[in-house]
Amino acid sequence: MRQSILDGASDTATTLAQQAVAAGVSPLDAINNGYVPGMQEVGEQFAKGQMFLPDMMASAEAMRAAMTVLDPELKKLGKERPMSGVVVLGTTKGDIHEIGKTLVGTLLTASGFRVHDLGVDVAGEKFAAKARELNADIVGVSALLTTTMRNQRGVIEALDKAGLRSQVKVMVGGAPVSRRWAEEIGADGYAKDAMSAVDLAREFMQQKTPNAVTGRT
Ligand code: B1M
Repeated sequence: MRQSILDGASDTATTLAQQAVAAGVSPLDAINNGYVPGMQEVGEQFAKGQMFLPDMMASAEAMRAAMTVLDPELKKLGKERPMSGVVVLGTTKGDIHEIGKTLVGTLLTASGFRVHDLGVDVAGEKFAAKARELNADIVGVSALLTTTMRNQRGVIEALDKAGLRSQVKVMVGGAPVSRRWAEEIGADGYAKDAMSAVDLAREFMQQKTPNAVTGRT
């Protein structure tokens, strides 16, 4: 799986994901221990100039191909659970990285959250408008670039401006993001990966409605 990502081999990535599902391998294990290490290595090689943008795009495409198979398997888990809360999710303005954000959305869905994914390159006002429309409990903002992290602050400002800040919990994440950054911009929490994002979302719901998620860990 790791090699299929490094090779940008979408067909192999798809076949391996299908084989994993057929063999009863946990889709999350396949993602976290198979494909994601490949993406991490791609990032390292790109940073060292050993891999170029078209290769990185091919790797992202292979990751997407694997996720197309594994996503529905993860989401199936969510159908058996009562609704935990409403989440509006997206990647900040100027940023088109979607793989991590989508994985966060998938795991939240699998954990019973109703997730509205706004996609990538999303302005703060759009987050705020959707949060108002859906009466969202949580807004989740992903950023993968040091240059787009600051737009997470923009989302918080837009929620403030729309008068929604006190009703909505804001979660931030993405490779360059840290707990310290979350505190600095006034977010309610930071999650380092998709599993922690689910834990944090449950914690948020517990704070909002103390009995809502009890016993769901
Ligand atoms: Co880009 N890219 N990229 N890229 N890319 C990085 C992020 C980079 C670190 C690579 C590097 O140089 N080592 C670097 C950023 C450097 C920096 O800012 N410090 C970089 C760069 C420079 C760029 C471009 C500027 C390159 C260029 O054009 N010269 C460009 C920017 C485009 C833009 O956004 N405007 C660019 C483009 C691309 C592709 C389009 C080719 C592609 C994205 C395709 C796609 O998403 N459809 C891409 C990719 C694939 C990467 C790397 C290799 C992999 C990202 C990824 O998918 N990881 C990345 C290097 C790296 O991260 N190691 C890199 C796998 C994913 C599962 O992990 O996204 O971290 P991640 O998500 C995790 C956690 O971070 C967390 O949970 C996820 C799951 O566990 N998380 C959250 C994420 N969002 C969260 C939200 C939460 C909570 C947790 O709450 C809401």
